[in-house]
Amino acid sequence: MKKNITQKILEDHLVSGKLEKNNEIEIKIDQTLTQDSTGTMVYLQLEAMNIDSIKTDLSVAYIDHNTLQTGFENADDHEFIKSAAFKYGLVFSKPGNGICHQLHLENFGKPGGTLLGSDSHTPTNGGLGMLSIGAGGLDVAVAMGTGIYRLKMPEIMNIKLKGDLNPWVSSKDVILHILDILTVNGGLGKIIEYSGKGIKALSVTDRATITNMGAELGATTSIFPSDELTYKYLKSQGRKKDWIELKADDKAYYDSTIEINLSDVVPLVAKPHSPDNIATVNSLDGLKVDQVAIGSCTNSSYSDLMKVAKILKNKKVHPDVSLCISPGSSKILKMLAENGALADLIESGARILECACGPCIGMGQAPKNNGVSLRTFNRNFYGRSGTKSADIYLVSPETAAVSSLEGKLVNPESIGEAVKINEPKIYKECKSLFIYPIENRKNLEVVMGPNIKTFPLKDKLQDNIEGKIVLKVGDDITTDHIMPSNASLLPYRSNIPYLSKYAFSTIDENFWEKCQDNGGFIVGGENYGQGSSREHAALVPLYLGIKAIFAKSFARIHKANLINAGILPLEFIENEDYKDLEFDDKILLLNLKNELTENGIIEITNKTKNKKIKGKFNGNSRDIQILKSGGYLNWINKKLEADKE
Ligand code: MIC
Ligand code: SF4
Repeated sequence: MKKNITQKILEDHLVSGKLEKNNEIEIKIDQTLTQDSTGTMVYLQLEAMNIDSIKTDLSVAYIDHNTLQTGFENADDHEFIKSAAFKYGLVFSKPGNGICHQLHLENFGKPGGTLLGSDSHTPTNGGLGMLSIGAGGLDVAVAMGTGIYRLKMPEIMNIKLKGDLNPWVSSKDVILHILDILTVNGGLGKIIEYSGKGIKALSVTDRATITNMGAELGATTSIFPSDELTYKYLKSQGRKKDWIELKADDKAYYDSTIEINLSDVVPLVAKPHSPDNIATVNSLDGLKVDQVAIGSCTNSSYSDLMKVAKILKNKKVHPDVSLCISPGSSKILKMLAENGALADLIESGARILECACGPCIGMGQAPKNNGVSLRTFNRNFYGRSGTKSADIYLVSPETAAVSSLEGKLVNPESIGEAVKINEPKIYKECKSLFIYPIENRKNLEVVMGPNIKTFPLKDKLQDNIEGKIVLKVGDDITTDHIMPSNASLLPYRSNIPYLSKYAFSTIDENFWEKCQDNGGFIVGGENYGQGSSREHAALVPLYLGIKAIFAKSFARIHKANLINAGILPLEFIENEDYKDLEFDDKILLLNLKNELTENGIIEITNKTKNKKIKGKFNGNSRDIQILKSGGYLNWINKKLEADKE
């Protein structure tokens, strides 16, 4: 059979199952990554698993999200993660080194390999042909402990790129164009494989921008072939030995294919408050801008920032605009410093921020009240910037830079000839902020500060569950709605009781109070839980006593997180039934021990309305065992014990 890239990598890593659509498979994970805002949970879970050593070839613990240290909490989390990294033999990336995905691309990602990361943008490394999947922290902890990840075999969608990019159009515009076509749930249950002659127009970092925002399509991951451009990139990073050629066979099978002519793409913008709310830059020409933020794991590469520096050279940022720039890695910052581009940026009036996620996750630079912020980031969910009244627009680095000079949104074409940057032949060594594993790790202990609380464990699933609907929400609810993140909340990622006070606070400020009478149920629309991989969006509802969530559909990572936490996700069989469940209705689920079966149907009794509707449990026998054990940690511990005997 003619194979696509995904099939080739999965075949190489298959531990069990058949590579057929929707089948449960187990694959070997070569590498894992964690970042600090999900990482504390991961290492608490790894500790609770009681293992001696990790089973991956390489695991890296990055500190990049919570780098604002306004109190001891974040610093304590860093210390805890560092001590866990030492204990288990991981590479540790200190705060200030850069954003996990950019650093991983530069230093560790390998074509043909598998990577599991506790961050939804892990697919960034698909830009160099690595099958890179984002998952909840517990799945990553288990992958470290056992070397294995289980998933439902996704469909493979081929996006064929042809033609060439017009001047001033970049890979960010390409992925915004794709988001316009597919929307934020168009990638659900799919791996997206890019092919076609058009890929030659895209460097590895351009490709990484596209695979990065595959997360916004809801895709399991996205991947590019590994070709001579991949070779050049790895060689420039001093890693040519990591290169292998990887491409789909001629006439390989795909479940679906779409074709995109790169020359049809124009400068685009994602309007508030969703990455698929796409318009052309021209259609919003002249929109007054207060802030421009350049960086994030989507657009902070060397060539992105060099383009920005070239545009800003010898010019001044508009007096009404605050322009901030966060480079993707310390290596990139060092290169900009050495070649003079940093001086050009400073001279133009840019604020240079730390190499970290920064404003992308609301760690500083919240816009002014009712402010308009143009960002090169990947998410513009409501409230994420830290200012609820602000409007966030997602754009390319070119559009961001040119608009920062004009004080308004403008098409970069308006300034004349496009800037061109050649990828560097050699990326300078810059490893001072990495700490590598030491040989003798015996007797090393983890260090836990007072802010680190153990996470909630659940009792075994009860046979009958009764409670009230405490919240009903619409479609595309994000994890930023469920468990907001910003500079004041991120320090409490290892403190579920504290975080619980803020669950759903952008939607219903009284949610916490409504849950105090023994929790209950939540009703959601399509794509419930899209966005981040944060387990907190499951652990906090668990802590508040949420027992089941009824939705039209769930986002992949969030659904896995709910099951891992021990919360039952049920999907309406008839979307119409959504209307029959309302806030405060009394709900009963009966006889779950028998009724909960593989892809089975559960009766949802609405006692208030005296009505019965049906919900589907889209899960397998292992998911059922996990739910019945009261969560993945309880289940895996039993399994590891049994394996030892
Ligand atoms: C995000 O971009 O939303 C985050 C912050 O990186 C999250 C992880 C988190 O919530 O800690 C993600 O993408 O998974
Ligand atoms: Fe960090 Fe933003 Fe990327 Fe998330 S999306 S990893 S917060 S830069």
